[in-house]
Amino acid sequence: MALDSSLSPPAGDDFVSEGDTLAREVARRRTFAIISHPDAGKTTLTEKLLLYAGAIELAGAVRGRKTQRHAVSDWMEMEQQRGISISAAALEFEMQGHHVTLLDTPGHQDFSEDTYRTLLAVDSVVMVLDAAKGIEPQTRKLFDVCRARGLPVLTFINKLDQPALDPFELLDQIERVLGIAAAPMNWPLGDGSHFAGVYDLEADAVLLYERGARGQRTEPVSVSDPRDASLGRLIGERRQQALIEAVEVISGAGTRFDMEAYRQETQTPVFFGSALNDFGVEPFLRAVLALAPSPPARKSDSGLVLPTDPDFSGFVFKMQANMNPRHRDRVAFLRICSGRLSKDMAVINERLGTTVRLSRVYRFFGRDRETVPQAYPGDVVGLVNPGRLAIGDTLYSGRPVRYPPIPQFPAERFAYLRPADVRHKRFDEAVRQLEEEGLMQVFVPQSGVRHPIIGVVGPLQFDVVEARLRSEYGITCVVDTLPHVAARWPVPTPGSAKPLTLTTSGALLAKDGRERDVVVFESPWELRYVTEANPHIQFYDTM
Ligand SMILES: Nc1nc2c(ncn2[C@@H]2O[C@H](COP(=O)(O)OP(=O)(O)OP(=O)(O)O)[C@@H](O)[C@H]2O)c(=O)[nH]1
Ligand SMILES: [Mg+2]
Repeated sequence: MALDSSLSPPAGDDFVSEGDTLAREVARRRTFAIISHPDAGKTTLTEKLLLYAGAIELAGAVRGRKTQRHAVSDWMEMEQQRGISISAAALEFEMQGHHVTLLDTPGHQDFSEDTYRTLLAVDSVVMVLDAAKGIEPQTRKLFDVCRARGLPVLTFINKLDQPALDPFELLDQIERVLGIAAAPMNWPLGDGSHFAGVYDLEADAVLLYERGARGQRTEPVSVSDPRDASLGRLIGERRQQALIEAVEVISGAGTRFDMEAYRQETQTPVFFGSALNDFGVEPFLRAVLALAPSPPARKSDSGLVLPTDPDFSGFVFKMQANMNPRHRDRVAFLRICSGRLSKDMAVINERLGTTVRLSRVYRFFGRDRETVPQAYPGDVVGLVNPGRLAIGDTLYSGRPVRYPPIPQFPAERFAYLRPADVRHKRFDEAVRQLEEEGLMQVFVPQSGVRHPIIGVVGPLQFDVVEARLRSEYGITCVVDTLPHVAARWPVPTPGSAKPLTLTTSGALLAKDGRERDVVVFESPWELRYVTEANPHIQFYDTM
């Protein structure tokens, strides 16, 4: 049944059952992102979660030898070569009656715009910490974004197989640095070469870590409490004594898990484990399914939109070209917020006021895709070759709705992009597509050298632009970095007809992709000088 409001809803039982289906599908959905500082183990954890969910049969490695499988979420050539994540990847799977959408994000700050966009599309977050490092700068920044967006956070403290900070110190860092209570759900028994496993504080059971047993699943052993004599036999008396003392401290002064507090983002439940060794991942996944929220109501220009609202709505949070090397197409990733999306449905693009027919709707699994006949709130679907869709666009049917715009980060690094040969038409198209993805901003100088200037947030993005032009479009380019520091869009204040005057050679006039004027500044000094010399003009850092 189409959810177009121009059709009157079917009467009686049919309508009730449609609403019931929607409510049931919403309730079983879990949509979350994995975030952290680079290298904490997000992609490795993602891979192991997929393994437990039965979504893959063999875990790949983040940086494998040629013969090894790569992680599903690091599908881009440069991700596999460098062993880092560059672009957020969506993975969808079913587990224990739940429909899970997991987004593995890049940790590196040069790619943080992509991560921030992804955080708009999820309902909760898994924060991964490296047990040896605790809270690192990028984790802290991303956590602040989660807090601002009201996203509940579950914490996985990873790499217990290596020497780690004291678990109390780790909890203390979470509380002190992030300002959120940390409730341990399990407790590590030693670390590094002495790591023996974790004690489940809720269930009073011990999960033993068996070295060399990677991939083999051990079952937890139930005990009556930490003083149980059988526990001493399993983990040794010294470790048991340490555990007894830790549990005393936790029950005295520690934070106990509280569902309300977690959902209100005043507490994060904390789990210890080792993703690489497949240890503690299964109980963690169970906890994610049990604790993480299903899609909540979302803010829009016309108030809160309930996921169970029968009118379909959603927004585009990511664009990606060339995911499929055989087809070379463009995919718009849409987060569904309300109602049911069904194949061939006609929806409205709020920004353009045009109708879009959703004839090809895909579910993604890293680079792989399959068509889906329908999708529900919480789902992330890919629309292939979606015409004029752009990041931030709202799609709806029925009652008009607009979701908040997706902020663009001001570019901080600039470079000329020069094609090494002269296939200009293809070059222009490739540059336009990468700009559309939000990988870079493009400014065409109005005088002098006519090569496009590209603006990015962090320098690693230059490498990505260069590598993707080569591998995805077959275009060799030279990136000539520029000293410039900022781009600003000049907009005359209302009523002023005075033109913009650029008296310094360090301020370059250019046009952006939509033919709007933009000025690129060589130094903070020039930026200040030009701003002060043009008081009748407002300079915007994003448009
Ligand atoms: N010893 C040990 N190493 C681990 C563990 N988990 C991950 N690693 C290693 O840590 C490195 C980084 O892991 P990734 O999963 O790529 O980390 P990431 O957080 O996805 O990194 P970015 O996406 O680049 O931000 C890899 O070499 C992993 O093999 C673990 O439990 N123990
Ligand atoms: Mg990664």
